[in-house]
Amino acid sequence: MTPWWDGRGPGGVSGARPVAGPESTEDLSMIRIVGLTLAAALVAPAASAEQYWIAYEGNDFPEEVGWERNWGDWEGQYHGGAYRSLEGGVLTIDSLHDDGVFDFAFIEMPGQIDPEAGELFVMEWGLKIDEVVGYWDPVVALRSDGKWAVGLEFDESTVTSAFEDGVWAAFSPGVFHDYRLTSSDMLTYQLHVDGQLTLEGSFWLSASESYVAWGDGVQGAASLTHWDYFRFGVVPQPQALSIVLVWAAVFGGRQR
Ligand SMILES: [Ca+2]
Ligand SMILES: [Ca+2]
Repeated sequence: MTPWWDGRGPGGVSGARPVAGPESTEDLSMIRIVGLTLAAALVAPAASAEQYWIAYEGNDFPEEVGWERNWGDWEGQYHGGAYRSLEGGVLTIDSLHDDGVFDFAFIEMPGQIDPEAGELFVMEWGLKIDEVVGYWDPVVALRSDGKWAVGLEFDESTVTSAFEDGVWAAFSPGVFHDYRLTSSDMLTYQLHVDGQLTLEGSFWLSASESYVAWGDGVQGAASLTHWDYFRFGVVPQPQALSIVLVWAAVFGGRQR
């Protein structure tokens, strides 16, 4: 599988897993070059490194409301793509017809992603995964202003941290879940699923910075996914709320 969304090649973390489709080193080089070109044409929704909030609610295609779209298939970039549709505030991305398809939304904000002291980076999304053919296909990616990255890859019932060994969690398949990733230092993160602390992990050093992406990010795998919303930003550190959430997690854990 070729992970388009973060420029990792077959020798990267994903390469340690069984490969679900053909791979081409030539294609990867081309991808990196195109990725650099895209980086030059960036969007910068925030005016300065201050608190901000970017909310995609599934009412439009992402590229209509400030996101960039990167898509393609085995024929090349900007060829083919997923069948995408909007209904009831939900974006459906369907690539089941062709495992060569990748099709994801991204935003680059150089120097404007990270929180400062007393602030919290938050990235949250509502996602239902109907089907994944291959190890994983839906992805969520984050790169900090200091080139530290988190990559989350999904199959029908698990979420896996792409750059870490053995950091993954299961969720119930076939229903929407609310995912919320938070970080105060962009070196460690917490992932809540449906309000419950589910994963804690570390960012890994990446080759580039200040980037958020989500969608079908893998060539060589196919999927059918539904995205209710995708939001991210920097908010004031909610001190009192954190204590409440810790207690909620403690009591939630006891109920299981
Ligand atoms: Ca795909
Ligand atoms: Ca929605």
